[in-house]
Amino acid sequence: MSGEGSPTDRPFDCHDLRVAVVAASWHEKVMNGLLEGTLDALKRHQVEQPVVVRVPGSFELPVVADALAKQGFDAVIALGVIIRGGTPHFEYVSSAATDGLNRVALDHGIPIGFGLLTCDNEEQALDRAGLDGSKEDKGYEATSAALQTAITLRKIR
Ligand code: DLZ
Repeated sequence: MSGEGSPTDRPFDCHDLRVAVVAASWHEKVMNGLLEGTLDALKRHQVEQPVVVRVPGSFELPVVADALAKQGFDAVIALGVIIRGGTPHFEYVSSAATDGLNRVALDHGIPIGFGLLTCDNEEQALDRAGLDGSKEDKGYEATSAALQTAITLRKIR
C-alpha cells in the first residue's frame, strides 16, 4: 500500500536532503508497516542513504531524535505505536513522546515526521500501518509531510 492520495503526497525531489529515521520496537507488525511506508516515501522522494536507528519504546524517541538533530540532519522521521492498556501509562508515554518530539523540532528548527500512532487497540493501529488491508499509511504520510516542510524551510531561510 502506498500513502499517496492527497495533493501533499505527490513525490518531489529531495535528493539533497539528509534524513534520519528513529523507530520504536513495540508492536512489531504495525511498526514493520510504518517503517516500510517511510522507506517507500523516502525512496519515491529520492532521499539517498537514510539512516535508520531503532529504540526500545516510544518514550525513547525524543532523546534519540534530539541526538540526530544535533548531527545536522535536515529532517528526522519518528515512528512508534502506543496502544492503550488498563493503566494511565498510555497517557504518560504518549504525551512524553509527543511533547518531546515537538520540542526537538522547535529547538533545532527541523521537521520531525510525526509517525507516532496512539490507539485504543491493535485494530486501530493496523488500520493506519500501511499494511495490506490497512486504510491509511501513516509512515508514508508523516514522511512526506516532513520532507515537504524541510523543502519549505530551505526556501524561506
Ligand atoms: C512500557 C511500554 C508499554 C506498556 N507500552 C508501550 C507501547 O504501547 N508502545 C511503546 O512504544 N512503548 C511501550 N512501552 C515502553 C516505553 O515506551 C519505554 O520503552 C519503557 O517505559 C522504558 O523506558
